[in-house]
Amino acid sequence: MRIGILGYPQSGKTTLFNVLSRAHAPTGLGAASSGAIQIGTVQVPDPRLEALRDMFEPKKYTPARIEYIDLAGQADSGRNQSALLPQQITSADLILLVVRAFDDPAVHHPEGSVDPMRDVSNFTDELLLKDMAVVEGRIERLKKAKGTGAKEAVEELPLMERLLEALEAGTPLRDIELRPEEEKSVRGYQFITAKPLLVVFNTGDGEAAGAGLVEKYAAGNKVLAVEISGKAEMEIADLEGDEQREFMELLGITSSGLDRVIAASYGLLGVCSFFTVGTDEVRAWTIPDQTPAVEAAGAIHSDLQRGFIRAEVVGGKELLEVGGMSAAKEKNLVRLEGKEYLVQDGDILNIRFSV
Ligand SMILES: Nc1nc2c(ncn2[C@@H]2O[C@H](COP(=O)(O)OP(=O)(O)O)[C@@H](O)[C@H]2O)c(=O)[nH]1
Ligand SMILES: [Mg+2]
Repeated sequence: MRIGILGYPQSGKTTLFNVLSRAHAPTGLGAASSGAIQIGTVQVPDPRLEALRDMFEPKKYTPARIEYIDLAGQADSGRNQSALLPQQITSADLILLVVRAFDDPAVHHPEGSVDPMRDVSNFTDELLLKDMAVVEGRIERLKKAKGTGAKEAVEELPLMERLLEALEAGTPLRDIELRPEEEKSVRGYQFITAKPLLVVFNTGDGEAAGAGLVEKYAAGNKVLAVEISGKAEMEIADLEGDEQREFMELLGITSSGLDRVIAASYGLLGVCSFFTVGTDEVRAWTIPDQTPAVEAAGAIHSDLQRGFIRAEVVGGKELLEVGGMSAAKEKNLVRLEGKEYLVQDGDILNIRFSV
């Protein structure tokens, strides 16, 4: 899974990137001119998987991974409306939009004042414009092709015109109902407004500056928003264990920004995790919600999907409660499920197959 971080300069993108990917990339104005793209890969923290690791003591431990992409310098500014986004961003599965909500006279704001609602609306408008530019270019080409009677052009032109109309009316493409074949033809363009959007309001350290922003924004928009205090989270991320807990208590934070951003991202993407366990490896697999067992098997290996016979399934929670696989079997907690079984978040799967 790949998450692209966008937002105005000095909104706290790199700070958040550091929080999310436990990196120490330079922040602030000095860092802004490098023009580089930073990619950070993090293991998704999952207490269930950690408990399973402690139970099986495997040779190999493989949590789910998320890749975060942060743009430094000019490319991160939406100001240049004709500029297209770098490929790394357009190929992301989800866009994380960082909006400055912290008051700090020491940090320059490109607009001269802190106004999160203005910034989020301006930035999302700029994203609409980026997609509009792509759609307009496509329409132009299709019109030319249509003159020559190309079948593809005849079919695609009305769809593109519909998309343009929606974008001009301020509707992001993710909010448009598309038929499955239309969706397929649209997917290839990797439109930025078609991607799930998570708005992150970067509020000050425990202060009320950001209070109510999430509610206020979410009321009028079909996107998810969370609040986090970038600077405080960066300090939290650098602490361990008890120290981290104590510091969070002090700030009145119950779950770290990292946890909240990951939970919100999984929710927006409509994905969940199942696990495979054993003394060789304890591993998390990310699949779409409502995936049938046979396709979940395919996420592990295509042979397992092709030769699928049955899935042995036990809930991770149940297994941890009884303390081991043999106890789970004794208590009949391990079920045999067929191809159609819809894998649940936290399930432990063992695929029986033959090829
Ligand atoms: N007071 C305060 N400053 C922050 C916060 N988050 C980021 N900053 C500061 O804002 C400046 C810009 O942050 P940076 O992450 O580099 O922004 P970017 O340009 O969007 O990547 C840096 O000096 C950060 O230390 C925050 O929550 N509170
Ligand atoms: Mg930056």
